[in-house]
Amino acid sequence: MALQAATSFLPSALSARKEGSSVKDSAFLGVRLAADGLKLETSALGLRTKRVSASSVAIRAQAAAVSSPTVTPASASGKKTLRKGTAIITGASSGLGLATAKALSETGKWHVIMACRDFLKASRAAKAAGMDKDSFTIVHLDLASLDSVRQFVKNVRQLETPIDVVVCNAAVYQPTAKAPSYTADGFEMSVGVNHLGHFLLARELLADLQASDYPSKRLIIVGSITGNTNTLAGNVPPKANLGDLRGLAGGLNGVGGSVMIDGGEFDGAKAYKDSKVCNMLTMQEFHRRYHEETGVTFASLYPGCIATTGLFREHIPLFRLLFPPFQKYITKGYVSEEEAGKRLAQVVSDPSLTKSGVYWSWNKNSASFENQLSEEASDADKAKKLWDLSEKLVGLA
Ligand code: NDP
Ligand code: PMR
Repeated sequence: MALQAATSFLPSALSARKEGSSVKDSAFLGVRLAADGLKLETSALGLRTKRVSASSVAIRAQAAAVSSPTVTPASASGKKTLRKGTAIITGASSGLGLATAKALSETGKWHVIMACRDFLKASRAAKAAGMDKDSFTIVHLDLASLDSVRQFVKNVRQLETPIDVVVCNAAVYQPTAKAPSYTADGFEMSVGVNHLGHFLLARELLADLQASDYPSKRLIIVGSITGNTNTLAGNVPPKANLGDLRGLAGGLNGVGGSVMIDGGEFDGAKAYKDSKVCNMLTMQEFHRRYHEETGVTFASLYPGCIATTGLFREHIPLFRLLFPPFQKYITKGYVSEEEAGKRLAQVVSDPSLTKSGVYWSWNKNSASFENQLSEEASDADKAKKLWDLSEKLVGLA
């Protein structure tokens, strides 16, 4: 179906608002679409109140034995063949994580540990994606609980398979929440899941990556353009801004402090973008501290705008309807889940993407390139401060 989008709303929408201006009216306004004669006109997309509580999914970890061989058998030509790699992917039950798991499993060279909070959903998703049942193992992980993260690490170690790649991919986005929700440990949900849960996970699994004999071990933390204020997308309000991290220093729990990293008023969309800045800063801090010592490649990426994923599940229906055609026909930033999965799979396994400390992006021809991060997302002092504060919050210091 051909869709044509009128762009009359763009000039005002494109101009970034002043810092500190209200967000709740931001929106992706007045898109006029003509779809095979059907005309849809929208005015401002109002934001709905919706409160989400911490996930209480209680599904026990599945710790089935993994069949990935750890030996390096000789091929007929006498050349050594690489053993099957094992990659952990968080949030592999949908969207980018699932597409990446599928892309890797289809190569026959990877076993994927799908680290998911909802076992049944993950299992059905893998089946629906046509993944060979021997190419993956589902292990329960709820990033909204530090206990669950620690338990996950124990469960994965019991599989007794080397861990060669870890992909921190899972995320929540709560643009319509009027009030914050909290993780089991009392952190604001978006930063708690997207950053703090992954921070603990990555710190714990670094030793496992180091112990692996795989030739190219990688820790990947998914970032985004919307956390980078050196881009147009990153200038759509509310803009990411960690400030002096006073809210994080206060515990991010709203008790005597703020639930926002910069100490400001709660804003779900900003909390998500802040969490993506944390993801990109964390990757670089890992690189500075551990790349030389461990040989692990640390990388982040913006896979493109995958406008159809579950990430937007809490946005208003009109946004979900208009966002994909807007990205497809106007910004041209759209990528399918399949294409985005192939991109992340490259960062996992492509021999040409071994450089550490890089934030990868792809151009119009789908060729990868090293992208520039915004000033804040590449601020080494902020990365160190973020690291130190995060360590305290997750109980590592
Ligand atoms: P999805 O919502 O499809 O996937 C997010 C995944 O995270 C789901 O599998 C979800 O599990 C999981 N998840 C959420 N909360 C938790 C939790 N507490 N514990 C464990 N897993 C959890 O979104 P996307 O695929 O779009 O997002 C994947 C990554 O891509 C994110 O890091 C996002 O920031 C990034 N990204 C996305 C872009 C896009 O345009 N969509 C653009 C740039 C970056 P469940 O299935 O149970 O809900
Ligand atoms: Mg954005 C080149 C322009 C571009 C790109 C690549 C994106 C990606 N966006 C762009 C532009 C614009 N967006 C413009 C001009 C507007 C104002 C009309 C706009 C609006 C907008 C909204 C309301 N865009 C959004 C939202 C969201 O709620 C999404 C978001 O911020 O999620 C955090 C989003 C996104 N735009 C993107 C991408 C990749 C997203 C979502 C995912 C993410 O960063 O993780």
